Amino acid sequence: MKLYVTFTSPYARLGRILVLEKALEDRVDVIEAKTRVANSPYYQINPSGRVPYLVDDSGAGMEDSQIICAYLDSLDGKPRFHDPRRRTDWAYQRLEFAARNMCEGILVWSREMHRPENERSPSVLAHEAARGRRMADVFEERVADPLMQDGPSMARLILAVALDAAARRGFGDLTTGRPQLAAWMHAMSDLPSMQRTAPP
Ligand SMILES: N[C@@H](CCC(=O)N[C@@H](CS)C(=O)NCC(=O)O)C(=O)O
Repeated sequence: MKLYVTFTSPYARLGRILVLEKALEDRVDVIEAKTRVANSPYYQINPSGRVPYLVDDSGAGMEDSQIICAYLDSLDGKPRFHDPRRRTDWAYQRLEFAARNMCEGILVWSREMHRPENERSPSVLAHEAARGRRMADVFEERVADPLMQDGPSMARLILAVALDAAARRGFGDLTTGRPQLAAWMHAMSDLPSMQRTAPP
């Protein structure tokens, strides 16, 4: 299989973490794609131009971290990050999707900051900065929940890559002044799969 990524994308990082966690390194080639440039050869492989993108053993391609992570987790018939009992565990699902939306907001902020200064929207930046802080306050309370404390789950991985992206991309360290979140993130950062996928 081939997993197309950029080494800075938090969504691609989720796929890379699953490759490591599921011991799939021998089966999945991780390939760097050139995104966000005109006429990238990558658009011949994935016309949407986004990462992550997985080409499976049959040659079929799929995009989006959500389906790619679920697929990689399912290959051995023992999904750990997508426990089937969680599909209708709405308390868990609420946490996972809150983390996804927090991550998306941080990335909107980051993309806006990548634009030339005269093209940036101050109102978008302020809106996303405020969203990120509100969501960090939410997770300062919620990380104590056993659903966020115990066992492997996508909710935990998504929140961890989102917080790490915020810290690395200039959004700011959202764990500062939030002791529960800081302690939680400290433990998550020790995971070998988090360390081995840290952006350059
Ligand atoms: N919902 C998608 C989002 C993927 C996404 O937006 N990836 C960004 C990198 S973080 C990307 O590929 N950007 C390149 C582009 O927009 O052309 C997922 O979860 O995989």
